[in-house]
Amino acid sequence: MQKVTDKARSSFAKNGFLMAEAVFTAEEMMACKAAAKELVENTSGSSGVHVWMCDTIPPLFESISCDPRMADILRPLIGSRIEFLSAKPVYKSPRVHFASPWHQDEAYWGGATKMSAWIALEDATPENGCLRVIPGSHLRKWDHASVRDARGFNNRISDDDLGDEQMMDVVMQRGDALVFHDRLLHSSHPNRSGRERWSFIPTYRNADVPDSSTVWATSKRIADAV
Ligand SMILES: O=C(O)CCC(=O)C(=O)O
Repeated sequence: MQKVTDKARSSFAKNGFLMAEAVFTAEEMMACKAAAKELVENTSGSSGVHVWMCDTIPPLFESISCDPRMADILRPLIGSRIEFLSAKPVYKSPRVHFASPWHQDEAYWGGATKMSAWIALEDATPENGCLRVIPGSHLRKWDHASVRDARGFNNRISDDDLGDEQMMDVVMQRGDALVFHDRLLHSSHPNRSGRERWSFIPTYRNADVPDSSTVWATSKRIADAV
Protein backbone atom coordinates (compact mmCIF):
# COMPACT_ATOMS: atom_id res chain seq x y z
CA MET A 1 0.00 0.00 0.00
CA GLN A 2 1.28 3.48 -0.89
CA LYS A 3 1.31 5.80 2.08
CA VAL A 4 0.49 9.44 1.42
CA THR A 5 2.58 11.23 4.03
CA ASP A 6 1.65 14.54 5.69
CA LYS A 7 4.43 16.13 3.63
CA ALA A 8 2.87 14.81 0.41
CA ARG A 9 -0.54 16.14 1.50
CA SER A 10 0.93 19.58 2.19
CA SER A 11 2.64 19.52 -1.17
CA PHE A 12 -0.68 18.60 -2.82
CA ALA A 13 -2.38 21.53 -1.06
CA LYS A 14 0.37 23.90 -2.25
CA ASN A 15 0.93 22.58 -5.78
CA GLY A 16 -2.37 20.91 -6.77
CA PHE A 17 -0.93 17.51 -7.69
CA LEU A 18 0.68 14.42 -6.20
CA MET A 19 2.83 11.87 -8.00
CA ALA A 20 2.32 8.24 -6.95
CA GLU A 21 4.94 5.99 -8.49
CA ALA A 22 4.47 2.36 -9.58
CA VAL A 23 0.84 2.10 -8.48
CA PHE A 24 0.04 -0.47 -11.19
CA THR A 25 2.16 -3.20 -12.78
CA ALA A 26 3.35 -3.17 -16.39
CA GLU A 27 1.03 -6.14 -17.10
CA GLU A 28 -2.00 -4.26 -15.74
CA MET A 29 -1.15 -1.21 -17.83
CA MET A 30 -0.62 -3.25 -20.99
CA ALA A 31 -4.00 -4.96 -20.48
CA CYS A 32 -5.69 -1.58 -19.95
CA LYS A 33 -4.02 -0.14 -23.05
CA ALA A 34 -5.07 -3.17 -25.16
CA ALA A 35 -8.69 -2.78 -23.95
CA ALA A 36 -8.63 0.97 -24.60
CA LYS A 37 -7.18 0.45 -28.09
CA GLU A 38 -9.82 -2.11 -29.00
CA LEU A 39 -12.68 0.05 -27.72
CA VAL A 40 -11.42 3.21 -29.39
CA GLU A 41 -10.79 1.37 -32.68
CA ASN A 42 -14.34 -0.05 -32.53
CA THR A 43 -15.85 3.40 -32.05
CA SER A 44 -14.41 6.56 -33.61
CA GLY A 45 -10.82 5.34 -33.77
CA SER A 46 -9.74 8.92 -33.42
CA SER A 47 -6.98 10.53 -31.47
CA GLY A 48 -8.10 12.38 -28.34
CA VAL A 49 -10.14 11.93 -25.19
CA HIS A 50 -12.76 9.13 -24.97
CA VAL A 51 -15.06 9.35 -21.95
CA TRP A 52 -16.85 6.45 -20.23
CA MET A 53 -19.41 7.23 -17.50
CA CYS A 54 -19.31 4.95 -14.46
CA ASP A 55 -22.63 3.22 -15.28
CA THR A 56 -21.56 2.07 -18.76
CA ILE A 57 -17.84 1.65 -18.25
CA PRO A 58 -16.16 -1.63 -19.29
CA PRO A 59 -15.25 -3.86 -16.28
CA LEU A 60 -11.47 -3.55 -16.72
CA PHE A 61 -11.62 0.26 -16.73
CA GLU A 62 -13.85 0.16 -13.66
CA SER A 63 -11.52 -2.16 -11.78
CA ILE A 64 -8.49 0.06 -12.47
CA SER A 65 -10.46 3.20 -11.48
CA CYS A 66 -11.86 1.67 -8.26
CA ASP A 67 -8.77 -0.34 -7.32
CA PRO A 68 -7.98 -0.26 -3.57
CA ARG A 69 -4.49 1.05 -4.42
CA MET A 70 -6.11 4.15 -5.95
CA ALA A 71 -8.45 4.48 -2.94
CA ASP A 72 -5.45 4.41 -0.58
CA ILE A 73 -3.87 7.32 -2.46
CA LEU A 74 -7.09 9.31 -2.83
CA ARG A 75 -8.45 8.91 0.70
CA PRO A 76 -6.03 11.37 2.38
CA LEU A 77 -6.74 13.94 -0.35
CA ILE A 78 -10.50 13.55 -0.89
CA GLY A 79 -11.79 12.07 2.38
CA SER A 80 -12.98 8.62 3.32
CA ARG A 81 -16.13 8.55 1.17
CA ILE A 82 -14.82 8.59 -2.39
CA GLU A 83 -17.09 8.52 -5.43
CA PHE A 84 -15.86 7.40 -8.84
CA LEU A 85 -17.55 9.34 -11.65
CA SER A 86 -16.09 8.52 -15.06
CA ALA A 87 -12.85 7.64 -16.81
CA LYS A 88 -11.22 8.58 -20.10
CA PRO A 89 -8.58 6.75 -22.07
CA VAL A 90 -6.58 9.40 -23.93
CA TYR A 91 -4.99 8.42 -27.22
CA LYS A 92 -2.36 10.56 -28.93
CA SER A 93 -1.75 9.05 -32.31
CA PRO A 94 1.73 9.33 -33.87
CA ARG A 95 0.20 11.94 -36.18
CA VAL A 96 -0.79 14.38 -33.38
CA HIS A 97 1.80 17.08 -33.80
CA PHE A 98 0.01 19.75 -31.78
CA ALA A 99 0.00 20.29 -28.02
CA SER A 100 -3.19 19.78 -26.02
CA PRO A 101 -4.16 23.27 -24.85
CA TRP A 102 -3.88 24.59 -21.30
CA HIS A 103 -7.06 24.25 -19.23
CA GLN A 104 -8.55 23.56 -15.84
CA ASP A 105 -10.83 20.50 -15.90
CA GLU A 106 -13.30 22.42 -13.74
CA ALA A 107 -14.14 24.56 -16.80
CA TYR A 108 -15.75 21.43 -18.31
CA TRP A 109 -17.89 20.35 -15.37
CA GLY A 110 -18.23 23.08 -12.68
CA GLY A 111 -19.62 22.38 -9.21
CA ALA A 112 -17.69 20.91 -6.29
CA THR A 113 -13.99 20.07 -6.48
CA LYS A 114 -13.13 16.87 -8.33
CA MET A 115 -9.80 15.06 -8.52
CA SER A 116 -8.49 13.03 -11.42
CA ALA A 117 -5.59 10.62 -11.78
CA TRP A 118 -3.51 10.70 -14.96
CA ILE A 119 -2.36 7.08 -15.17
CA ALA A 120 0.52 6.32 -17.54
CA LEU A 121 -0.34 3.28 -19.67
CA GLU A 122 3.16 3.65 -21.11
CA ASP A 123 6.16 5.78 -20.26
CA ALA A 124 5.38 9.46 -20.87
CA THR A 125 8.06 11.93 -21.94
CA PRO A 126 8.16 15.39 -23.57
CA GLU A 127 8.84 13.59 -26.87
CA ASN A 128 5.70 11.45 -26.83
CA GLY A 129 3.31 14.03 -25.33
CA CYS A 130 3.59 13.89 -21.55
CA LEU A 131 1.50 16.13 -19.35
CA ARG A 132 2.59 19.65 -18.38
CA VAL A 133 1.34 21.38 -15.24
CA ILE A 134 1.62 24.77 -13.54
CA PRO A 135 2.24 24.12 -9.83
CA GLY A 136 -0.05 26.20 -7.59
CA SER A 137 -2.39 27.22 -10.43
CA HIS A 138 -5.28 25.36 -8.71
CA LEU A 139 -5.51 28.14 -6.13
CA ARG A 140 -7.65 30.25 -8.41
CA LYS A 141 -10.15 29.97 -11.23
CA TRP A 142 -8.82 31.05 -14.62
CA ASP A 143 -10.92 32.51 -17.47
CA HIS A 144 -11.13 30.14 -20.42
CA ALA A 145 -11.82 31.07 -24.05
CA SER A 146 -14.38 28.98 -25.91
CA VAL A 147 -12.76 27.59 -29.08
CA ARG A 148 -13.77 24.87 -31.56
CA ASP A 149 -11.24 23.22 -33.85
CA ALA A 150 -9.62 19.85 -34.56
CA ARG A 151 -7.63 19.89 -31.33
CA GLY A 152 -10.70 19.23 -29.15
CA PHE A 153 -10.69 20.92 -25.70
CA ASN A 154 -13.27 23.66 -26.28
CA ASN A 155 -12.35 25.54 -23.08
CA ARG A 156 -8.79 26.81 -23.22
CA ILE A 157 -6.25 29.27 -21.93
CA SER A 158 -3.78 30.57 -24.49
CA ASP A 159 -0.04 30.45 -23.84
CA ASP A 160 -0.04 34.28 -23.98
CA ASP A 161 -2.50 34.47 -21.07
CA LEU A 162 -0.16 32.42 -18.90
CA GLY A 163 2.49 35.12 -18.73
CA ASP A 164 5.59 33.93 -16.88
CA GLU A 165 3.89 31.12 -14.95
CA GLN A 166 6.33 28.29 -14.17
CA MET A 167 5.49 25.21 -16.28
CA MET A 168 6.63 21.72 -15.39
CA ASP A 169 6.89 18.61 -17.57
CA VAL A 170 5.50 15.51 -15.87
CA VAL A 171 7.75 12.65 -16.94
CA MET A 172 6.21 9.34 -15.87
CA GLN A 173 6.88 5.62 -16.00
CA ARG A 174 4.23 3.13 -17.02
CA GLY A 175 2.07 2.41 -13.91
CA ASP A 176 2.61 5.80 -12.23
CA ALA A 177 -0.43 7.94 -11.36
CA LEU A 178 -0.49 11.73 -11.10
CA VAL A 179 -3.46 12.77 -8.93
CA PHE A 180 -4.49 16.36 -9.65
CA HIS A 181 -7.03 18.97 -8.53
CA ASP A 182 -9.62 20.02 -11.11
CA ARG A 183 -8.32 23.60 -11.00
CA LEU A 184 -4.73 22.59 -11.79
CA LEU A 185 -3.76 24.14 -15.11
CA HIS A 186 -2.48 21.38 -17.39
CA SER A 187 -1.76 20.67 -21.05
CA SER A 188 0.30 18.09 -22.88
CA HIS A 189 3.16 18.19 -25.36
CA PRO A 190 2.71 17.22 -29.02
CA ASN A 191 3.53 13.58 -29.78
CA ARG A 192 6.71 13.70 -31.87
CA SER A 193 7.80 10.13 -31.08
CA GLY A 194 6.32 8.42 -34.15
CA ARG A 195 4.60 5.97 -31.75
CA GLU A 196 1.21 5.94 -30.02
CA ARG A 197 0.81 7.48 -26.55
CA TRP A 198 -1.94 6.22 -24.22
CA SER A 199 -3.06 7.38 -20.79
CA PHE A 200 -6.11 6.66 -18.64
CA ILE A 201 -7.79 9.31 -16.46
CA PRO A 202 -10.44 8.39 -13.85
CA THR A 203 -12.23 11.21 -11.99
CA TYR A 204 -13.47 11.24 -8.38
CA ARG A 205 -15.18 13.43 -5.78
CA ASN A 206 -16.02 13.50 -2.08
CA ALA A 207 -19.48 11.95 -1.60
CA ASP A 208 -20.11 14.20 1.42
CA VAL A 209 -19.74 17.49 -0.51
CA PRO A 210 -22.86 18.67 -2.40
CA ASP A 211 -22.06 19.03 -6.11
CA SER A 212 -24.11 21.26 -8.43
CA SER A 213 -22.42 19.84 -11.54
CA THR A 214 -24.94 18.28 -13.95
CA VAL A 215 -22.39 16.26 -15.93
CA TRP A 216 -22.82 13.00 -13.99
CA ALA A 217 -26.19 11.29 -13.53
CA THR A 218 -24.58 8.38 -11.66
CA SER A 219 -21.57 7.69 -9.46
CA LYS A 220 -20.07 4.72 -7.69
CA ARG A 221 -18.77 4.70 -4.11
CA ILE A 222 -15.32 3.17 -3.94
CA ALA A 223 -14.17 3.68 -0.38
CA ASP A 224 -15.57 4.09 3.10
CA ALA A 225 -13.95 5.07 6.35
CA VAL A 226 -11.34 2.57 7.45
O1 LIG B 1 -3.50 13.20 -21.77
C1 LIG B 1 -3.41 14.28 -22.34
O2 LIG B 1 -2.72 14.45 -23.33
C2 LIG B 1 -4.19 15.48 -21.83
C3 LIG B 1 -5.51 15.08 -21.31
C4 LIG B 1 -6.20 16.19 -20.59
O3 LIG B 1 -5.66 17.23 -20.39
C5 LIG B 1 -7.56 16.02 -20.11
O4 LIG B 1 -8.22 15.03 -20.48
O5 LIG B 1 -8.03 16.89 -19.36
